[in-house]
Amino acid sequence: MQTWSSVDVPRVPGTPRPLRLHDTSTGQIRPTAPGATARMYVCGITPYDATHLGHAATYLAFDLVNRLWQDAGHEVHYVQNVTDIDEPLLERAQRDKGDWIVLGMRETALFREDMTALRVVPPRQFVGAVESIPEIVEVIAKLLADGSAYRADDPEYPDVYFDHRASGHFGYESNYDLETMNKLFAERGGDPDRAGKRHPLDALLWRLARPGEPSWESEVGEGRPGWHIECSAIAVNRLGLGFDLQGGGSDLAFPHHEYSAAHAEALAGDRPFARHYTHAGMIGLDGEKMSKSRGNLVFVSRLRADGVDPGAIRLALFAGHYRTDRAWTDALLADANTRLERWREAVSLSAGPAAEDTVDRLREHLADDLDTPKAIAALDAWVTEALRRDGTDTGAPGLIKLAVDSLLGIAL
Ligand code: 5CA
Ligand code: ZN
Repeated sequence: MQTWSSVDVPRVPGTPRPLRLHDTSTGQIRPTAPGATARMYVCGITPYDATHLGHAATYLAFDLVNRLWQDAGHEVHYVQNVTDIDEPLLERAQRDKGDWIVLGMRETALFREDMTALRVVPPRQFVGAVESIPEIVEVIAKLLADGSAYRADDPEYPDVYFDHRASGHFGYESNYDLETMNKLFAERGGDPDRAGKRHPLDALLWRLARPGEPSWESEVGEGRPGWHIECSAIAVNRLGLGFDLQGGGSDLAFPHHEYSAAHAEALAGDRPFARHYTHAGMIGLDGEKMSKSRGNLVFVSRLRADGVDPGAIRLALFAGHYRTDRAWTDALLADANTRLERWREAVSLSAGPAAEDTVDRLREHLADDLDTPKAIAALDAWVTEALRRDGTDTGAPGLIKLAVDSLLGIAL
């Protein structure tokens, strides 16, 4: 698929810091240790509705990862998928009496516009599930051949399922107990009660064609792919096993990332799928998780149409730590607008207090598991001093502007 417009990430003088990030599989904040090229996969949207602030917050968190790695001198090989065939897309198209392909294309186009406006550095490869069906089928065929997958005991629809124990270490990524896994599997797209499976927690790999459903001819039968295998195949085929970071919102820790990892690891006979599994907290509105199915959404495109500065959206979402579940409120946006004005005023001065220490602290806080609240506080402190007009460093306003642009992605 076509990705979106590139974003310039300027070099910032001073000493970059190696990035430490929370990893769900170990429960620890650990150093990321990429080679010359850092390899990141972040799960993309299911394009049946517009991008809301929850999605945006998640992509913005991983945009910081991308920027910090670039700051530290790494190339970043970033891959993101688009789940352009799945149940929600078909249901929405049917509800609206539309075509699921048109719906997916329209919402994906809007997503590109939103990401461009938010100055999110685009992935090198932006890959749709539909265009990946041949490679997905190839992986499913291998899983069937080595016994990690099997056909459901159902004469009418012998769909292909993954034996969740095949990798030998199922559960290491999310670390949930069985009760939690059972609950989340049922809530998040799993089918524990499907007759003919060997175990309730086995996940669908290939759904054979049902009347009226889209399907593709393949060596495993005519049908369509399950969800987790899509990301597993797309990631491994482009980044290789053991890539640096698998990212997404916390609702993907289980089942999605657990199964994506298990599918790949069952074939490789080795782990890990990714060296870090990092999850962003959920953005809520009115006390509930913002989600398409609940309908309590604030869309990025709506805010843009209302003339909201994308830099203020970034600042508002960065005011909280990326891992905490937090609420979107009008006050949050108003505060961000005020802050953005103050920052702009400060960097437009002809001089300010020396900025090297502030930039160093900005890097230090961001490199510490993306601690944006502390990074913002460090910048606020410099801005307050600058606005008192007592600084004499003529290079300082420009340096702050450059660092905010490069590291936080905000144009002042
Ligand atoms: N297509 C799959 C991933 S392969 C999917 O989950 N799509 S999605 O459109 O439902 O979500 C896209 C990303 O936004 C996921 O990383 C998801 O975890 C994240 N996300 C969804 N809702 C929220 C929310 N309220 N707050 C923060 N992140 C969210
Ligand atoms: Zn995914």
